[in-house]
Amino acid sequence: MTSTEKTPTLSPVADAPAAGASHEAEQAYFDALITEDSRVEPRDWMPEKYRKTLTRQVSQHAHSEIIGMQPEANWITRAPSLKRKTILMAKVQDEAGHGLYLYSAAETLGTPRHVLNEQLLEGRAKYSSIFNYPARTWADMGAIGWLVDGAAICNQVPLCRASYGPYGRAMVRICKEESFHQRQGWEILYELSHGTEAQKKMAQDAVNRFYGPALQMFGPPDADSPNSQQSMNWNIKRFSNDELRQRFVDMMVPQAEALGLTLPDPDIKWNEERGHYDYGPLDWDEFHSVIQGKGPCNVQRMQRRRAAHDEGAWVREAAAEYARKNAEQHAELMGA
Ligand code: BYC
Repeated sequence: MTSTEKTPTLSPVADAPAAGASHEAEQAYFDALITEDSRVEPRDWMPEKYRKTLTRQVSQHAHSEIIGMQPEANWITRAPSLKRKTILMAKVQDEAGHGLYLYSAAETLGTPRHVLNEQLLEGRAKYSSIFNYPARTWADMGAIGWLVDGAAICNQVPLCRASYGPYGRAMVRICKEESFHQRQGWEILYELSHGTEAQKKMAQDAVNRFYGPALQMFGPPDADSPNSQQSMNWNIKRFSNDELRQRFVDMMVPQAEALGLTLPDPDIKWNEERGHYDYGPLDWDEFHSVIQGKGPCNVQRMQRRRAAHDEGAWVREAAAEYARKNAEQHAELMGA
């Protein structure tokens, strides 16, 4: 699976209806864009439910990128070498960039970024369950890169073909950067698993803690996923949660062998008939508890986000003042 998988055609399938066209004409045009696997752009009419589900998914995704900076930022000052520190800083900055592209894409659907941010700060918006687990050791930086970014790539490469143009385009760049992130995680784990006994133990412990939560990143099982079918009908999601989870397991089993580490699931077994690895049940009670705010770090993550928002007030004020002065000067010049 690569980011060069078939991309939706970029040109409209037919002439867009003229301004003031009937609702039927607009709906027919939207339906044609979806049927022809073309792209819906911000200028196009779209059903309110399509707009709503995209705003929900893209903003949750943006929040995840921003909250996801915390477990890794926690290790910047403790990275074992200057090289590791530089790489980790670059990765955390990439995540901030991903948040920015995604908030920008979400804004094109009509909800301003400050409103999306308020939803997060007030605890009304979800972000990925995975970021509510602590990063206890340096090996966790490896496990997050290898497993969490690995799961992210698996889930997000198909999103490069999402029917909504701004989201799909943002995902192309994000996926390229995620590939680098996964490699750095792999490399950390490879060095540790080929190091001393204590280092190998630390790597295995990190994989043991992050593997289950990484599988849960793909969302609830298909039978309990209220949004999947409609999102797939609209070409937002291209595969179901369980399909992507299976892809991920199939990808990780040989990679774990190459690392010399084991995945913490005794039920993993190649199934010749299915052409996939079977795997054991996941702890969905834990998943629901984490997304309801009761995970090990939910409170800490939100406290930190709110504090960072407050500490950044002067930056927002300075930027607004700079924009106001610029606009004033521009108006003066135009008037002169
Ligand atoms: N955590 O009907 P479903 C990253 C919610 S960033 C929390 O299957 P959908 C990275 C779901 O929102 C990784 N909540 O939903 C960053 C829904 O709730 P609401 C983030 C979850 O949308 C920094 C309900 O459960 N990736 O990789 O069809 C550093 C029912 O689920 C989770 C994305 O956001 C979860 N894991 O499918 C390193 C990718 N799963 O809104 C790495 C884009 C489900 O109805 N998003 N829920 O109240 C998606 O692909 C989809 O939104 C999902 C869920 C597959 C996540």
